[in-house]
Amino acid sequence: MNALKFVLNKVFFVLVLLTTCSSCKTEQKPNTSNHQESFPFMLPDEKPNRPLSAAMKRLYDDYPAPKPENNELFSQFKYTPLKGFKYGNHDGTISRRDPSKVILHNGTYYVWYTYRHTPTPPQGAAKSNDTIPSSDWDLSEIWYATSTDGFTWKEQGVAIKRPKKPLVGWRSVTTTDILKWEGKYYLYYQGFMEASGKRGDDCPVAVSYADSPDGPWTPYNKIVIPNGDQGAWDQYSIHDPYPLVYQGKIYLYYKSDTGVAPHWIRMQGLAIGDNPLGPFSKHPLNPVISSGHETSMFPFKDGIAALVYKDGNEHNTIQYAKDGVNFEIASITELMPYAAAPYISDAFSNTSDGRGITWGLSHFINLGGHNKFHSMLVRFDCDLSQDLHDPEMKRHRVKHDTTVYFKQGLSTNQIERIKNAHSN
Ligand code: AAL
Repeated sequence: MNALKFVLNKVFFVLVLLTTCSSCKTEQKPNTSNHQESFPFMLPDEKPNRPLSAAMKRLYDDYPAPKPENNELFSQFKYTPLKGFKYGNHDGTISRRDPSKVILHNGTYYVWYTYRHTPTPPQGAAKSNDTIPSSDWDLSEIWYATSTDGFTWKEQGVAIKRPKKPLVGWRSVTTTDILKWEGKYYLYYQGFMEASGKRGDDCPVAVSYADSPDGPWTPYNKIVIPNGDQGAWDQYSIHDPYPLVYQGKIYLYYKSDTGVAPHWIRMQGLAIGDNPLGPFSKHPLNPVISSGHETSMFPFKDGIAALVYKDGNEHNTIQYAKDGVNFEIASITELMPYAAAPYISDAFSNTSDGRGITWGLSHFINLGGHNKFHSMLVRFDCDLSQDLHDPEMKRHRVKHDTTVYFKQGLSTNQIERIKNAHSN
């Protein structure tokens, strides 16, 4: 009897053991009849053939490369002060800003920019008069400078003076850009007919032309890019004219301030023409970029790339349009150059293989604070070029000093709000 009992106990023990193991085996693996391999440890260079989340689809479908270091349209930006420009004692009476693209002519770099030299810093529209500027770019002229290395510049003086009233630009000629077309040079610029700030920053675009980048410049004295119709997004301001030669035509990008201060929306438009003196046709899909501030584009491969900074949902992005019109985000970056004016070797060559950019000029504004407001030109360097691979420019993040974060401190209103929230 004892032997039978012993055997039965053993059999029962084995049965319990098998049941437990098999259940623990099933417990180890939930019912995953549709078992999906985990995403691989090493990020695949090519889009993997597997179900992907929206973020991972975007990583492969929307960006030129899944990693910033391999993305030709991602870059950090580095800044260098320029030599050769004087700003008085930075009292706000001398300002340089909104540089043009840089061109190379007979081994010398040229740049044009807004130059203001007034008896006082800007005083606002209400206090402005024939000598007191309303804004940093009021009562200004277009000046130019040359350089052999892009770091040290020699100021050459005025290129475009303010014309006599009532000609376009009599109040101020500002924010210029350069086009070379069939051997001649054209400077497009904002032509103010009233002090900026009276209603808004309202102006059309005018143009002057010359046989040499050293001038003399002949004003066309007509508006070439008119304001939009009443109620149109660009009815009041046509800013930052920015011509490139693309698909055999002049692609003139520009910005407009839409909406009502202080809730401005800045967006970018495009006008296309065959003749530098016009007419230009505004693209039916305008605005072609929903964000940004000054226009900064360059031919890249068979399309156009854009530096989009400062304002709007898509600020701090570098964008790309294979057709020069329908822009998509190619990368997200930071510390972007404002009023970026690159040196673009193929800006006017009607290229279908744009090489990209590695440097240019831009500006820092609001030097001297509200009472001494003025701006200065600076140089930026980057790697947005098919012909350069600078790993330092492809680092994912900019390492800011702690002072940068603490300078970005809470306002008194915010401190008050937080205190009240705690006390309630
Ligand atoms: C700049 C540009 C235009 C505006 C003002 C001067 O950044 O957008 O030129 O009119 O600000």
